[in-house]
Amino acid sequence: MPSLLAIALLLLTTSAALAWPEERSSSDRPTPQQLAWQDLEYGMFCHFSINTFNDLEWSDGTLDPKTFNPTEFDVRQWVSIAKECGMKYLILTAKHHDGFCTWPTQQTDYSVQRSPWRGGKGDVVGEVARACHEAGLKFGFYLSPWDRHEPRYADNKAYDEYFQAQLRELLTNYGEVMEVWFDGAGGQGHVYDWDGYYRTVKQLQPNALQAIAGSADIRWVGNENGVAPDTCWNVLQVNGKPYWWPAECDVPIRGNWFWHTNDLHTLKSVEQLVDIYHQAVGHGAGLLLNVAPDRRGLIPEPDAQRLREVWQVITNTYAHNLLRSKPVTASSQPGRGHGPAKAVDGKLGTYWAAKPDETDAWLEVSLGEPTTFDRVVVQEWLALGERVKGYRLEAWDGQQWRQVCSGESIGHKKIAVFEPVTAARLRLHLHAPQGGPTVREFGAYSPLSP
Ligand code: FUL
Repeated sequence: MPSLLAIALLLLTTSAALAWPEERSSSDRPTPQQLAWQDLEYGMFCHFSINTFNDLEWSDGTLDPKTFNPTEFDVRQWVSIAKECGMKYLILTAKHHDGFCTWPTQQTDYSVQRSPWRGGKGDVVGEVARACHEAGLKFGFYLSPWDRHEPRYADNKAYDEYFQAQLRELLTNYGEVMEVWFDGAGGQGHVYDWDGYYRTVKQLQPNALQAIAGSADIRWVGNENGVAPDTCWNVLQVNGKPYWWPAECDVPIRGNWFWHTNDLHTLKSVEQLVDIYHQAVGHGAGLLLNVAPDRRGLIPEPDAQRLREVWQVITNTYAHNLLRSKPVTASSQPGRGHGPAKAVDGKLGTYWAAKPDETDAWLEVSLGEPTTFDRVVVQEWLALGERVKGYRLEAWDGQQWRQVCSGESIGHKKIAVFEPVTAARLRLHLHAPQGGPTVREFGAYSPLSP
């Protein structure tokens, strides 16, 4: 994506944010749906449409629907790879900027209905939704507001009706939808009824979250590199009021979003992808990694293999928490069932809470003997809000406490990686101006042996 376009995207999402849906009430706490979404952490994005068959990233709405013709289409393969590789949700392109619909919409004939695939009776969205639901993967769809095929696009109001009708089809015919992804790209000058779209999403699927453009539930992180800033807050001020608005990072596994005949050499390395995971999930954001099915309608084996390798590195790295069930003390023992041991019990349903008036608290874990580690993972109990505004990690070198790392936000998850440190005691200092900090889990991990 050219950088100018990326800047335009950023501006678009920012201005969309200002047209904040009336229905969304101000709060510095997540909704239960946002909380559940943040726990998913890692999802598969699938760009699969008419562009796949024409070697294009963007097309202008004039490609012949007859070119859409996968030969071995099997979405169960996509879903089983996603599951095997740690992904918890899948977002499919229902309609990209070219306007071609991968479901048999009643609103246009520029769709799979005019393709030879399954005699024009196929439904990509339907098959993906069903496969996800059967496999226990959350399902969502990408719907481009910018539409380069539909003539009504020239008329804001007429197009809104068209777009809303498509949205209603997608939200009513395919069971539970977890995320609705509106792309902010293109269509400069067009005025969208974001408020109306948001209302439709919430009316038809109250548990669905709207992401990216016009969204008030999940925000775009602001780049397409899979990178969230090290300080990545969940609460943002919009029009002078606080809103819980967690970030999602989207990035393609290759250099492109759609499958192309000759871009295998752009497949990202394991190191790059693990790094992306750390800079997205490890900075408290969600990671939506795009994997493009090919003209067979299958995820190519090199991409699938790469996903497996990446997940193996991640699961091996975080398999053994050195702090698990170790003796732990804290600056306060509130005694409400939220004692410090809860931070290292390996259970995501429990947490340590410092006293509500404690603005600077700490948690100390004894490892028993000098142990080498090169990273820590910290999570807050977000149902109570994002209270930590700063953290500092110290290790006892036998004589004094030495600072290992520090930062600002923790949120859903902070993975801090540093040069290996050997210590028998670890102390985590937390600064929380209001409410007292909470820690859902605290872990330290040793470097992976090569
Ligand atoms: C961008 C689009 O222009 C790309 O084609 C892709 O869909 C990406 C996820 O979003 O804005």
